[in-house]
Formats: sequence, structure tokens, C-alpha cells
Amino acid sequence: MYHYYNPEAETMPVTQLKELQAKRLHDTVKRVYDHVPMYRKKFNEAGLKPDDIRSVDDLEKLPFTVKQDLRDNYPFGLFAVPMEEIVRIHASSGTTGKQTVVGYTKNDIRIWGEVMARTLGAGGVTKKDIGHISYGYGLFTGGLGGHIGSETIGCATIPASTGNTVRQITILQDFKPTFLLCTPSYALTIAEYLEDNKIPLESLNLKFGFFGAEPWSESMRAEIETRLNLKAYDIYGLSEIIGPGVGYECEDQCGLHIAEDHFILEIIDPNTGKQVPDGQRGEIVFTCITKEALPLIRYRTRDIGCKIPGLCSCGRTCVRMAKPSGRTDDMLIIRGVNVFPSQIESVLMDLGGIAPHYQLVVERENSLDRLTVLVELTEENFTGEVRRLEEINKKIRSAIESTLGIAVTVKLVSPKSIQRFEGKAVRVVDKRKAK
Ligand code: DLL
Repeated sequence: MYHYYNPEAETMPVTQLKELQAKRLHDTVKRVYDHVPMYRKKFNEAGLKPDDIRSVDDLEKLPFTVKQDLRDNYPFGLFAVPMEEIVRIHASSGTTGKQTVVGYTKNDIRIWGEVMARTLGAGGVTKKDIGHISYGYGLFTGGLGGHIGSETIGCATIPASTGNTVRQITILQDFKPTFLLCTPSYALTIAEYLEDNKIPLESLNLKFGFFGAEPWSESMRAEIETRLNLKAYDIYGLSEIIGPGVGYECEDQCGLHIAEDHFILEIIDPNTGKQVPDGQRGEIVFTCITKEALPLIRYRTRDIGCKIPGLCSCGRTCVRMAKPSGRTDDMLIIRGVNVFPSQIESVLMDLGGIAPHYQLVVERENSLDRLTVLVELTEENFTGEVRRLEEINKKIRSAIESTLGIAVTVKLVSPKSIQRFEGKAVRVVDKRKAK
């Protein structure tokens, strides 16, 4: 039996969903045209009036929005409502430039609660469950996003936030939450702490975990499910669109279901800007069709993903998206070859016997790029026996090289020597950029 928080919205007949999207899209386009100078200018330049947008197929006529637009209008220039309607502000730090600021009206917060309740509900959470939220509370949307979803369902909700793993584990043992929200890398840190301190999993009561905010592989999912004895769901979102709650998995764990009555998904070729056929990878683009404060039109996320053709057996009628494989700006180009950290993660996890902690270091030597993969050994493999270590190194190197098609250097490092993260993990150190 599948679970739904809002079966009416989630299983709405496709034709009805398309009509609803068309109406909401038209209304949103009109609203931004009337209230956001940047959009009025962009639409005028494209010779477009809101009434030209009558169906979802008209979406392609509209100009894109990019992160630079948010920066150019920092902090509040893209808000479509007066400041007195805003009840919340979040921001995402980003690695370069000014932070991206996002705002919410009362109704936006309600919608956020709704889509996050769908996310948790799809995994089987009911009001009898107890939620432990270990995403950061603050300007980052993870903590408060998880929080509102859990409270909207009616769960007892623990705002643990990040950090202090010892304290987190005491809470997990004493308050017995049944579900956990954090980044997949922090879930591993918790698992590691339990193992190192011989804390039995039976002293916890976790049934499900909702992990996201960074890319993670299927093999990483299997690792977390075993080591924490829970069902691990992927959750996807970004502050510019609403935060977590944009895409979520059902019990079949076969793709992220997009809350399409609120966000329209397109996959485009990042070079041409044209939509690509379902099943083909490209850049993920979202249009908000119910947001009031910051309804972004065709926002280019820089994430790479694809639509999964066909409907899911859970009965949800919305489109599904495959796990994002990375970001266009995380993609490393090494000697002309495109490399995503997630590809290397999959290779490492599939080999087994290696700790799920790794880091990629890219350097440039005599104008040649060099990729070094730091791989952490497990205690069992850390024997100090040179021949054994050489064998492991060779096995990893040839597995990575046959996947990527480029030469790499593998450096085995001792257990627990790679930095652990409480929030999003930093997997790549690109020393070429510093020069
Ligand atoms: O990370 C929102 C979030 C919080 C999502 C908690 C899920 C859970 P930002 O800080 O704005 O918002 O970062 C958004 O994170 O464009 C992706 O590159 C990445 N990302 C988020 N979820 C996933 C995921 C939050 N499930 C950026 N898989 C996005 C892969 C993800 N990447």
C-alpha cells in the first residue's frame, strides 16, 4: 500500500493537472510582468505579453532566469510582492559571489509545508512518527523546510540542527525519533559514530531517513540503509524554488516525483537552451507557478538530471526525475573529459571494502590536468601490508580509469583522515582555480 499526504493533488488525472498548470502559469507570468521590473523588461525584449502564455507548451517562448539575475537584483529586487507581505527570508551561501536571497509570503510558507508533508508522507511518515531534523537551521532552507513538513503532518518534531554528534545520538536514543533528516554525508558520520562507540542500532528507533541537499549514489543509499537500519529516501530542492520539497521519492524509490502542481520541470540542453526528449540528460529548469514572493520563471538550476518516461506504479501522476548526477558547475573537465564526482563515488562504493569517504584533487602540471582520488581505507583493509595496499590501489585505479577513460592517481589514506561534514560535503579541491 502506498502512502500519500494529499492524494487528490498527487494523483490528479494528467489532463486536469495540465489545465491547472496552464492556468497557474498564465497567472504567474501576468503577476511577474506587472510587479517585477526585470521580468517586464525581459518579456518586452522578447516581444511577449502575458496573454501569449496559454499552455505549458508556451513555456519555451519565455526567457530563462539565471543565478546572475538574482545577484543583479540583490537582495530583494525580484520580489513580486511588497515587503510587508514577506514573512520569511532565507539565503544560500553559494561558493562564489553574493549570496542568493529568497523570500516567502504566508501562503508560500503554507505551500512549503504542503510539499514537504507530501515528501515525508510518501515515505510512510504519519502523525504518529517523531521527526529528528539535523539539517542546519538558519538561512539554509534544510532545517526549517524539514521542520515545517514534519509539523504539517502533525509529527512531534525535534529541531536538532547540525553539529555535536554526541548530543544528536543521545537524542536519537532517548527521544526515539522514527525518522531522520540530514545530508547523506552526515548520515554516514552518525553511522560511523555509532559503530566506533559500539552503540547498538537497537537502542535507536529510526525507520526512515530523508537525505538530500547534495548528490549521492545508489550505492551510498545501500550503505546508509544497512548501517543505520532504515529506509533511505532522496529529497531534492533548492532555495530559489522553495527549498527541500520540490522532488521526493515514493516507497518504490524509483525517481524523484516533482510537485508539478507547484513547479514545472523542464530538461534543456545547456548549450542550445532547447528542451531535450524525456529520458535524456540535461540541465534541470524549474518554473514556480504558485509562489507569491519569488516566482522564478524558467530558472536554470545548473543541476544535471533527466525526466523518467512513464508513470510510477505508486499512482502519482506527476513527472519523475532521476537522481541529479551533479551540477554543471561541479563538473570537472579533466583533459577534455567531463567528470562528475558522483561517477567516482559509484565506482568506489561498488568495489566494496572502502570507506564511503573520498576527495578529488585536481591540479595542473606543465599545462596538463592531473586528478588524484584520495580514498579512505576501512580498518580491516588498513593492515600496513604493502603488497595488499598496492593491490587495492591498482584495483581502484583501473576501475576508475575504465569508467572515466582518463588516467588518475589513487592515494590511499588512513581511516578517518578525510574530513567529515555536518552539512553539504565538499568532495572536490580544484587547485587549478587558485592559479
Ligand atoms: O540544498 C535544499 C535542500 C535541503 C534540499 C535539504 C534537500 C534537502 P540549496 O542550498 O539552495 O538548497 O542548494 C540547492 O543542492 O541545486 C543541487 O545542486 C543540490 N541538491 C539538493 N538536493 C539534492 C539531491 C538545498 N537530492 C542545490 N541530489 C541544488 C543532488 C541535490 N543534489
